[in-house]
Amino acid sequence: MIHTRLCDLLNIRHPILQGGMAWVATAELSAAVSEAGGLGILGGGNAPPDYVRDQIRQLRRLTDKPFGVNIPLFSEYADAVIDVCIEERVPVVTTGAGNPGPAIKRLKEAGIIVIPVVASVALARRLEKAGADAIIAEGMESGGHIGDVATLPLVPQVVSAVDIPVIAAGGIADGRGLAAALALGAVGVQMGTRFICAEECTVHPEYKRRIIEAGDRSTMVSGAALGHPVRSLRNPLSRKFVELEQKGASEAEIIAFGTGALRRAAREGDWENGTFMAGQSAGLVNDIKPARQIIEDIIAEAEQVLRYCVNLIRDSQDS
Ligand code: TUI
Repeated sequence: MIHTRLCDLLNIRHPILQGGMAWVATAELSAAVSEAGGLGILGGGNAPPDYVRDQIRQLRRLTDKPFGVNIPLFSEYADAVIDVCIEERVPVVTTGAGNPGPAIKRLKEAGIIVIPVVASVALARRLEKAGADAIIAEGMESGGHIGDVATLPLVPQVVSAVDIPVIAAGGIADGRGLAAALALGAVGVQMGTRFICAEECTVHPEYKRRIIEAGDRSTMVSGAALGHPVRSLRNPLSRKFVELEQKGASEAEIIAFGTGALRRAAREGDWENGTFMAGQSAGLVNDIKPARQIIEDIIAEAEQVLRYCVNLIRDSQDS
């Protein structure tokens, strides 16, 4: 067992959160993660509020354990999804891709634990002041919408800057990553890509196969020219996207090109025309297994690594 402040804050057994991936983190996956003692987080994505409400209710039929909902703040439905989370008394809300500032008060007044995802020290500081319960510091190794600082330097800087618990995300998919995150001062980890290859994840099998095939250099970043960098598997669509950016295509053209691409990857497994969002940790993911097994293997490996590290220590008088 590895027990941290995060386990007490969220009432979970293992300090592992499952990233709330749009189109990927559905009720089946998130319920399985929560049942296994982590925190399952539904991916709100760009989905309309009624869909999110339905997912919350479906998840509750599968587990009575704590869970979360992720709200990307650029979604046109973000405010309406916040209302749904309040009405449904969701235990935890995570936010991404923006500053949740004013929404924090509303969520907290409803008794919801609020954990924003940040990619910078400045926003972490601001959100601690605004009342966030914890912070997820997400490095640019992550899949999906990303910032520009890597996990290894970002996490300890956020840990030093705030007093609330910090969760590390980006590039973590095994027990070595969890042990490293704890060494940086984090109280736990959030993993997305690893959980795409959970048995309970309902994405198209091609998505899982492509992640398992991926190596260390299999992802790339597109959309940076538009100010919305997104990391995904290197495929015909992501290459084409960057070509369009380099040619100076208009924002409208590029957005039209990308619309629906995440759904085409997750639901249809369309390698030519889909955006297979994934982090650099794709190279660490080599199998499909139940969410429970993923979590238990990571905890066991992290314990082994941490014991190994403790045994490296010698008193200075020993030779
Ligand atoms: O939110 C994410 N990752 C996401 S959201 C998403 S949905 C999507 N669908 C289609 C196209 C594009 C995206 C896919 N991946 N991660 C959390 C995250 N948040 N990473 C970085 C940030 C972030 C960046 C800037 C958070 C705050 C921020 O602040 C800006 C400000 O206003 O200060």
